[in-house]
Amino acid sequence: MKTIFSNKQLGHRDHHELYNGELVPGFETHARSEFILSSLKRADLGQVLEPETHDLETARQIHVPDYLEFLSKAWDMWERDGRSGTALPYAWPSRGLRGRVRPTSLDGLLGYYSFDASTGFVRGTWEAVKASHDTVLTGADIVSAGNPAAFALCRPPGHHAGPDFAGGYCFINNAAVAAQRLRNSGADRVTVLDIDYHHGNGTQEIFYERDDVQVVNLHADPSYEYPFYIGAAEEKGAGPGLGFTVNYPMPAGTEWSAWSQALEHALGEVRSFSPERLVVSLGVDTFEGDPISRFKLRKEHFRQTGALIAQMGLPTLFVMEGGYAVEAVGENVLAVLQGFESA
Ligand code: Q9C
Ligand code: ZN
Repeated sequence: MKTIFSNKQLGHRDHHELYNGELVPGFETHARSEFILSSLKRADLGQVLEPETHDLETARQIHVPDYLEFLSKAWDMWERDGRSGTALPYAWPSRGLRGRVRPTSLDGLLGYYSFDASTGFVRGTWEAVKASHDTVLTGADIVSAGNPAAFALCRPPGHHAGPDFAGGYCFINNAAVAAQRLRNSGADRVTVLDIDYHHGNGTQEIFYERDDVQVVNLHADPSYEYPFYIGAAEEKGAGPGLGFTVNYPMPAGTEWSAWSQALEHALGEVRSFSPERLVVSLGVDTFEGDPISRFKLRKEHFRQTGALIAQMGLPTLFVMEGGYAVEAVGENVLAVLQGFESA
């Protein structure tokens, strides 16, 4: 299987996030992709390609144009203001505030276009975000060209980013961009299967009222886990999209037996939708050693996950999302991809 990756994606680095009352080095570190790359190379999984450069036309179909514009300028505005460190918001439009009025100042905009304080900008952020977007589009085109699968080694990740907001280490929703691209290339129905530990709130919101992109999420129950306010089983889509969003929230401590049952059920839902292409939002933060997560999957389970997904027999684009046990991330991702290929 081909992997797509650009070194530009490493430039989002030395950023900090708010955690336990302090600014700490971001968990979503550039070393994650380095560990993944070295595992794939050691196992000889396949070629690693540079992405093609793409314009933002597809991204504008799922994100609000002024949001994308802000992403590209946020760090420059911050620096021009004489600030250093990580550009982070400290105020958000919440219940009772008007919320829909776009402020003009940088601090106002940072909160307006985000939902948390773990998604900051540094000097290389936009270049990395744009390259991650190019990586996923190149992957989508490789799958559209008739390849059975490809791996878009995206970083920063994407599934928490919504139509007009960043959050959860995500800026552009790479998986959603890929799904839209696959639709544009002629697939009538596309599924996004999100197996990251956290609910993919951004992807869900982007496609919530659409019947052409099914969004299926396996994740930690938001009643205790980030992103907290979305991802319940009752959320099933709206309007023409009713029935095309499927959620499997699971309790803390979930092990392979329960997780794999949810996956088998989820794959049944995918089968009845009968998509022409599959996008997998691949997070391995379900790993038992993950520092910010509470599920109990191990390497052999990641292998079985890949094999189960392969049984769908669908052209599949794997898109990298989370996974923060940095030294195990490479082996766990490799296990999914090898499990898929050997099935
Ligand atoms: N500040 C993904 O896995 N914060 N994002 C958790 C530490 C946000 C995870 C608490 C977690 C986001 C792509
Ligand atoms: Zn995650």
